[in-house]
Amino acid sequence: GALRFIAGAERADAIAAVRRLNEKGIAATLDYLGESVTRPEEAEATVREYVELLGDIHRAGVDSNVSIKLTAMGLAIDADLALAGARRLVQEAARLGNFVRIDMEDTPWTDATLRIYRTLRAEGLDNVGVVIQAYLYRSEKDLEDLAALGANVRLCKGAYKEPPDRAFPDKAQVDANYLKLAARRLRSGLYTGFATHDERAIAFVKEEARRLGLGRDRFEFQMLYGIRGDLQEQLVREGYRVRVYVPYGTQWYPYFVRRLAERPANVAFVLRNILRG
Ligand code: FMN
Repeated sequence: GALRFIAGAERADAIAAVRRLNEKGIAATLDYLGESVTRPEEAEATVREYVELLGDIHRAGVDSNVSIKLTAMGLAIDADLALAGARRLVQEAARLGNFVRIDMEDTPWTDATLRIYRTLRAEGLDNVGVVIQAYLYRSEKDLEDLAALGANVRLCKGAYKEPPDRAFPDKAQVDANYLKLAARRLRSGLYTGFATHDERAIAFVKEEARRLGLGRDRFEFQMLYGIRGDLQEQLVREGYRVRVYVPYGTQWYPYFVRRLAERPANVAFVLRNILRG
């Protein structure tokens, strides 16, 4: 069931999954599953795992960066603890010629996450990117501010349950805002990861990029491990860059629940697999 969306429990499973994707011309971003730790030792363990992961990626010679969650690095304990962990990882990634994407979590953490991103950039670290969620009203302004920094952004719709005073309550509004923000990013020419499985949004990005004369190396499509592999491979055949988000580890439950919540097809798939044993 859950394993459909997850590469395995160990770093070696994760690296093997990335290698299989790379053979199909697909890049990866690796995520060590975990969120919202409450003890500094847990935050430290997350950072240590990612340091090892960056080393393994380098030694294996696979095409993958890493995605981190600041709550897994202690953001709920102390913002400076999460900042220190993120800094260590971005520096280690820089040493190895790699890149760190800071995932965006739910709205209690939006400001703190953007602040940490800005702090790292102000310190001169630029192999780091952030995520903007199209379901939030504030995202249009956040994108504008980030464009001034030349930020590398992953644009997604948003996966958490949010109240209607912060996020568009209707899926149609979220979809429309995704296209609006995608158009802004394409016009800016700044490197963007368009993280979506929405074929309408993907078609829109392709068409806008074509209209603007933007090369296929100036942006990438991003999808989740185990979702729409057919579409991933088709985009590669069409000459687009594709990166797949590959989670591994044992703390899969919250990730799994978000995947089931966002697509009825995911629930159907898991049920079929359970029935098949
Ligand atoms: N959702 C978030 O709220 N924060 C993230 O950092 C985040 N990262 C994602 C990375 C990738 C590669 C993808 C494909 C999705 C990510 N999501 C993230 C989930 C999306 O917000 C969304 O819930 C999911 O992709 C379903 O929407 P779709 O139909 O547009 O694909």
